[in-house]
Amino acid sequence: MRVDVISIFPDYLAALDLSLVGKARAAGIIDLRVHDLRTWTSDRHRTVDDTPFGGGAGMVMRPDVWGRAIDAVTGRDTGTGHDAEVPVHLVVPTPSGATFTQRTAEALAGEEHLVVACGRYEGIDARVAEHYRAAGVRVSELSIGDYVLNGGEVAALVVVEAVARLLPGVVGNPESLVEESHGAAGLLEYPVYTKPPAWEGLEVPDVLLSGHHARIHRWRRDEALRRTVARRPDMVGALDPATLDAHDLAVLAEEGWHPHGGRLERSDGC
Ligand code: 6GU
Repeated sequence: MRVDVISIFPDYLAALDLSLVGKARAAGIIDLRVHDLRTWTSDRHRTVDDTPFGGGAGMVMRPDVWGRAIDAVTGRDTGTGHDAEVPVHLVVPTPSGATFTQRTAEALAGEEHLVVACGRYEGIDARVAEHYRAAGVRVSELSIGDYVLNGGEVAALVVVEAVARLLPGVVGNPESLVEESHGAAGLLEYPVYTKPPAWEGLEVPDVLLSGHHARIHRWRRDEALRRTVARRPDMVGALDPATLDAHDLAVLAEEGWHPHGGRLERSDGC
């Protein structure tokens, strides 16, 4: 997969040289290129922003600079670009975007070429997304959560890491992708333990030392259910009771959740 990240703070993306993403780059699984947006400015001051039409606080990033940058990294500028014919997916991190989730990461992991356009200030002139959509480019304006950051760089790190670890060969043992939080089960992951078996007076639950795989599996599922109830009741509400077995439903009932009309509901009505 090729990924181009464009930012006025390219050094922010240096973390992508580290850890799994760094290894995936070294292994050639991901061809990641970070660009300085100011490369495509045309004035002495290398201006990337201006005041908003209609007034208001802050500055808006200019569409002409962004247009030159995106055209250049997608080979649209000369027609001699590496991949003018490869479909590009333009990702624009913004707090006003749709929420980035594991489903989004899975969808993006199927793309051949991502371009991540990191805005700063009050954001990028809205015509940039409009123009590339009209040109047939997939454009995803994505938020990484309900809080405000100063720019899209941290979100770009989040998106690239979440996507890269789904590419074949990046995570050493693909089994570790199966049971994790936000996976197909719709549950948070169960708690995990390693050596030593006793630490600071705390013992690893006996069942995990028993070697009894069916009981371990059941215990983990129960813990995943209880944890999801405690931390993410919204995820419990999104479960399809038809996918749960009698034991699951018994655990959920203990926690006050009951099937009702094809959904799970809290008995206290909250
Ligand atoms: Cl993608 N950008 C900014 N600036 N703030 C955010 C965000 C993105 N996602 C959540 N907050």
